[in-house]
Parts: sequence; structure tokens; C-alpha cells
Amino acid sequence: MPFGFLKSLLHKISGRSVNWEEIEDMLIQADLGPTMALDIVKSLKKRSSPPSSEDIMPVTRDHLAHLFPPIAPEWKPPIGRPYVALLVGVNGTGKTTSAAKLAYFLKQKGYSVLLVAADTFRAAAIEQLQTWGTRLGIEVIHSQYGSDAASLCYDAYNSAKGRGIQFLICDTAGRLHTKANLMQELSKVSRLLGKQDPEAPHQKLLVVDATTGVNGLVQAKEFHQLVGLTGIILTKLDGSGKGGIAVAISQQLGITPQFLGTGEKPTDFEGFNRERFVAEMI
Ligand SMILES: Nc1nc2c(ncn2[C@@H]2O[C@H](COP(=O)(O)OP(=O)(O)O)[C@@H](O)[C@H]2O)c(=O)[nH]1
Ligand SMILES: [Mg+2]
Repeated sequence: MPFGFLKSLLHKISGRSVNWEEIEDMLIQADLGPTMALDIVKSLKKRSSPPSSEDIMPVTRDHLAHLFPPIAPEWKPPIGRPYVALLVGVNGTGKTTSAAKLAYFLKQKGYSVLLVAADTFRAAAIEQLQTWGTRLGIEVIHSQYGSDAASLCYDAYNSAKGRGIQFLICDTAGRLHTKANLMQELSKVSRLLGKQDPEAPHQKLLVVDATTGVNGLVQAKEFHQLVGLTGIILTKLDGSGKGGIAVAISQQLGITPQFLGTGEKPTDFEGFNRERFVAEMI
């Protein structure tokens, strides 16, 4: 995960004097959001004036450490019914890929898993998930394009429960808050699953592309308002993404990363670990 934004920024300013404004800009550029950037500057001011670039790293690390839990909670399937995860987000963030990786991650732990191709909207979305399913040896439940995603998830739940499957991972169509009908569909998916089990969907994870920048915060607010998010899957950390968006979302909404996507292979996926994340991020 070579996304150490702070190391590269510090490199730029090493060996010369810097001013507070410059440091603030640097932190904002890293997508940490203005609140966190100002908090860090405030702490730095208490330590030294003029600013010392050596202080930036430990102070930032300290601030970030307070924001995230040490690790994401482990998922435990209830007895006799499936644990349901719904993956949501805008187009192209990596929902389908992450659904497949997540299913594989759980399968590798010895659990039984079903994938649901609940993106019935975008052309080839069903085939994309089926290709993953074949490759990973995981069954994919699907219906026709244009069919109702909520009914599909409802039926998939019944099937999973009947067969004693432990995890149901539902991919969904990418959508923007401006598409009112698709947004309503998503809340219907969540509501119908909740009729089967008041605790389902147990996880409503926003898939966020780490290269998106601050726009990810807008997405998080919209989806949180709609379905009540329980976490984030932060993808494409192998690219130019800095991971700072996870900081902004955690600070503003209290929603923290549960998984990280670090490539296009099924194994390029890991459970969130604060120490590793912070160390690699900055
Ligand atoms: N490098 C990289 N690419 C990813 C990652 N996750 C997804 N992708 C790619 O991003 C593109 C969009 O992914 P997809 O799962 O179809 O996004 P969706 O529209 O949200 O379902 C695909 O080309 C994926 O291979 C990741 O962690 N790293
Ligand atoms: Mg998709």
C-alpha cells in the first residue's frame, strides 16, 4: 500500500523552513479535510514555533490513531440465518470487485457464502459478478436485467437461510443521489431484508475509491442518510489514492473502514488494521 502522502510531502519541504499556512495546505491536499488539518496544526503550534517538519509525522499519526478502532469488528454469522452485507456506492468505485473479494475472504475463513447480483441495472453487471463467482468457486444468485433488486435480495435471503448459508453478500447498482428512483430502490432493498431479520442487512458498506478525494465525503453523507452506513470499503489504495478520505468520513460521520482494496486480484483485500493503515497512509 504505497500511499504515504505525508512522507512524500515532507520530502518536498525537507531542509528548508516552512510556515503554518504551508503545512495546513499540505494536510488539506492530503484529503484529510479542513477540520483534521486545523486540529493537527493546532497541536503542532503547541509543540514548536516556527513549525518543525520533524513534528508533523508523529503529531499526525497521533491524531489519526484516535479516530479509528484498532481493527474492524469480526463478523460473526448468527445461528440458523445468514449474515447479510450490502455494498453500496457510486459507479466505478469497486463494488462488484469488492463483493467478490469479500466473499472470497469469508470463504477462505471457512464460511459458506452466496453472492447476489443485485445490480440489475447496468449492462454486463450480472456477468461480471458471475465471472468472479466461477473463478472463485462461489455461487452467484441473479435475476434478469431490469428486475427488482429488492425482491432478488429477499429471495436470495430465503434461499440462503433455507440452505444454512452463513454469509450473503449483495452487490448493488452504482447510483448518485440525483437518481431518486435508484436511491429509493436501495432503501427498499435494505427495508425488505430487514423484514426477514430486523438485524439485516447487518452491514451496509460504502465502497469508496481512495482516489476520489473529498467527493467521497459527499457520497458518504448521501448514502448514510439513505440507509445508515455501518462502514467503508476503501478501494484502489494501490493507485494514487491517499486514504485521507477515510479520515474525513470517519471524523465527520463516525463511519470507519472495515476493509481495504489494494489491487485487482481476489487476494488484494484485507481487514482494516489501524496501526498498519496509519503507518502506510502517512
Ligand atoms: N487497482 C485497483 N483497481 C480496482 C480495485 N477495486 C476495483 N478496481 C477496478 O475498478 C474498476 C471498477 O470496479 P467495479 O467493481 O466494476 O466497480 P463498481 O462499478 O463499483 O461495481 C474495475 O476495473 C476494477 O478492476 C482496487 O482495489 N485496486
Ligand atoms: Mg458493479
